[in-house]
Amino acid sequence: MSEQDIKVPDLGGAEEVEVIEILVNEGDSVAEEDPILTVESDKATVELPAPAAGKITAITVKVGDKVREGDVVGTFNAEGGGDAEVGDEADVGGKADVGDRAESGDDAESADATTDSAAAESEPEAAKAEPKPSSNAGAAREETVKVPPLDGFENVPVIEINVSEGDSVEIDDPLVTVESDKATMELPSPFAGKIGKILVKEGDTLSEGDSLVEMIVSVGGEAEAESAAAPKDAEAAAPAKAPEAAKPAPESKPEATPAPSAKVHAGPAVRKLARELGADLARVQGKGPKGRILKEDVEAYIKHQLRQVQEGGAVSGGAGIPGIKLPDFSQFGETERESMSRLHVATANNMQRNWLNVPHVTQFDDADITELEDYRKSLKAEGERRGVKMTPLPFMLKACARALADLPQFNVSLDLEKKELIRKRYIHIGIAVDTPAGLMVPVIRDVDQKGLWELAQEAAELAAKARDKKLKPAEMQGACFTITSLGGIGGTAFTPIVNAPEVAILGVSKAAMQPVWDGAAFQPRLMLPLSLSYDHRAVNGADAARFTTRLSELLGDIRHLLL
Ligand code: CAO
Repeated sequence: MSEQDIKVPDLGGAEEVEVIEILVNEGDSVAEEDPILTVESDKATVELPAPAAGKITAITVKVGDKVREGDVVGTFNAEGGGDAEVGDEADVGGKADVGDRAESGDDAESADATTDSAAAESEPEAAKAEPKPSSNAGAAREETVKVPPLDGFENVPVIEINVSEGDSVEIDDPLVTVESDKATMELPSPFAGKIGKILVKEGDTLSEGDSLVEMIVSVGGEAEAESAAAPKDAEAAAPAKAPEAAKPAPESKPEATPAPSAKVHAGPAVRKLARELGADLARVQGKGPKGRILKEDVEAYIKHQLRQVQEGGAVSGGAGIPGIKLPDFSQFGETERESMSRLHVATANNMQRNWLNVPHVTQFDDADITELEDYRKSLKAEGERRGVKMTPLPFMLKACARALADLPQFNVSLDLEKKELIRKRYIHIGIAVDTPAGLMVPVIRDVDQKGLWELAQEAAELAAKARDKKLKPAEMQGACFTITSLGGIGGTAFTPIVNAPEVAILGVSKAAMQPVWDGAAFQPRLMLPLSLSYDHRAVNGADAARFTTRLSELLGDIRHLLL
């Protein structure tokens, strides 16, 4: 077993390529054909495979390095000490045919590959467009674009169609993306014009000369025929353009269609992994150089999706909604990153799940709490004696418990799978508590059976526990309904998010003195804004209006609570 250099093979015309991923470590044993490095030219991403089974002894390049044909990228101990030097162009050369979009033949196995590439450059008969007879020579004409030479490769699968019928394309715009087991390549348009019929679909396998698309070539598009004839020419004619920096998706693309590969920056192995795991790469955030998607990114994405599903959450960017891609904020100014707390992550997931799953409507009303406030204030001395502060919240709890009893359609959960309503014979109410660590929702049980002082005491204790992070999971479970009060802070109304599987939530804003017409004159009254969000699948609008009206009645004259 002797140590041999691993050299960059023939790059199929590309002068210099960038190392974008190192796929092995020193000491790794590799099988023949296992990818060692991924390199990228401005047109293609290709993995350089191990020429034989053996052990990597050194990798002498790093991500970001620029390499050329013949450069040593590492050393290698071939098993059984093969005769041919590893990295010998004759062996490896054909395996990476970088730099030629139109040639996905990365696997040609001999020095002939170089010759083939050169031939492709100069062979006009490799034309990939077949003019149809036109009655109007010199004007727009129809062409059938054909697959260019694939360096001896055959039956290369189409993994993405980058255009739609009716799209206008420029020369060199990617028409389809094909992928061999080592390289992902875009087949560029040889013409400027309009896409007619697309003659292939994803999954089809293509070989040189197969018909790709029909095009109406723009007037004066003849010059483009050159680039059609020779992919290298096309490449030379086109300004350097990394695949991921290509044009945005054609407007006519249906929304459900995944983003074209032109926007996805990933190597063949990563694409293969994504396909195996069912990950849509357009939704995966690449953490590699230039936003390139790495295997770890796909794995992290899948893990995240699974966790969300296991937690019963909606998949990020769920319901077919594309996730939000972050720009590089450093271009706008200084930033710093900070980990989200577990509570913050859990709240964010819950909010998204509820927002995406529940069709929300919010019903607004004002309750006249002038008398209630007088009564509450009159309890101040007693509160001091008892060591409990009587805030408006216990009144809300009591009024909501009564409204839930009167309008039991609010005290349900939906089981849509079984097409059943689950009616609850208990009244437990959650209270949203703002804590330095984030939002927590402890639950007060059997609110209907408790007095105001008891509720005041329990609410204060649970809020204190929440702020001290001492709540037990059981103390946050079982609510039928939630109250979220921002009354101590301010605001006139808001639209709270239903805490599913509950079907309604009451938002309480800050009470304010308002002029209220009593039929003869305006009277100053203390009005409490109520915002009731509800799940419109469980509750209809009329019932929501009944609920807030009932609440207003109960809070307007708390003697009703006794009846
Ligand atoms: N209008 C006017 N004043 C109000 C009021 C209202 N609707 N609600 C409370 N107040 C007053 C109280 O009377 C108290 O005033 P005094 O100190 O003068 O008596 C003051 O505001 C503070 O009350 P509080 O907030 O301490 O007590 P509470 O019982 O009303 O609320 C709790 C308890 C736990 C609900 C509250 O502290 C809290 O955390 N609220 C925020 C909830 C939240 O973040 N919701 C958003 C969830 S969605 O993002």
